[in-house]
Amino acid sequence: MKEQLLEILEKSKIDIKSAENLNQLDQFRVKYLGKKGELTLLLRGMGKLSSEERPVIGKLANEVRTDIESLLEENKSVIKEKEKFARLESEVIDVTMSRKTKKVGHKHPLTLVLDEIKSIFIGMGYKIAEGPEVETVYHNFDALNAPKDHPSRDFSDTFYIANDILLRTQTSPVQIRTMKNSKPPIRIISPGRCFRSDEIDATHSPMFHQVEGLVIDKNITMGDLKGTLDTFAKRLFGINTKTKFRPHYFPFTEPSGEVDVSCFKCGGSGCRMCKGSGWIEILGCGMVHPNVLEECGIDPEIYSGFAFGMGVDRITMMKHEIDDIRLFFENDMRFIDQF
Ligand code: 2NL
Repeated sequence: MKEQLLEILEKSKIDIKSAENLNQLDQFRVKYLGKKGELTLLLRGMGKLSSEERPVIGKLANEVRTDIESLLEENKSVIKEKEKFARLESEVIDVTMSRKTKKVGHKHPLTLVLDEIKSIFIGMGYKIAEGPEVETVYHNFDALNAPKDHPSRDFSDTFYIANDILLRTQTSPVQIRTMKNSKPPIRIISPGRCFRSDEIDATHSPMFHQVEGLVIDKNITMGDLKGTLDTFAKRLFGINTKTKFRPHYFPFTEPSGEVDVSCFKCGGSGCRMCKGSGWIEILGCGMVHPNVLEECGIDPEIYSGFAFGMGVDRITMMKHEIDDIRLFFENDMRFIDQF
């Protein structure tokens, strides 16, 4: 029986060492020490032993049991340690790993400047008016008092879709439609795309952006025009900006003028930006021609008004010192991301 006991001990050692998890280890505990375990069954046969043998075997059996129990206990902590380590390993978070950055988009430089222009005029009580980019010759030229032989009407300058249909060359048709469809007082700006069949170069694009403005009411004067545009220039380019009104000619306004602002780079002393003159041209304007008012059903004896137009692309180029208009439309992120 002594040999059998030692054999059980040896077998259990091998089994217990081979256990890979707590479940297996428990199975081995049952196999040796359980109610029907090998050691338990063997000890049932102790009754057959002589009275001399019994205490000796009993002592040995107890030692074997404690040995197996401590083996089980030992391996249990080894397995637990291993499992803990494996779990930690699998749950490890590399805090030094660079995160996946989501690139946040932003507005196009033209949209940023357009937003600025819009909010200045909204602040002065203007409404935004929009209209079609595909227009009639009537709304784009005739209603604007443009002579039948005006060069801008030429096929070489304007994109015609049909005899009488074209891509608008400015956003004035929006103002024409507004005057025809509503009664004064009118206070609107019309931002939008315009099209001219220009040769493409650093300062010309066949598609560009304009903001026109129109005010019609009783007693509107050149003073209102100058005050409005001076306020606009100071808000867009800075409070120290001066404005200068130079006479000009447009068929749709009389009198007409162009507005220069004191150079916002050098303050007027002369630099590369203003080509040494100290002044930068930003827009055209004038008092709405009586023929245009009449054509739109507004009595020029009762009402008067002013209008102006500016190129958003040009103003954005000046504000951000961009030297090529084509950069706006190429969508090269190296350019776009700078704003
Ligand atoms: C420029 C000049 C201008 C207007 C646009 C206008 C519209 C109507 C009646 C009268 Cl419906 N005038 N628009 C007036 C003066 C100048 O634009 O240089 N634009 C880029």
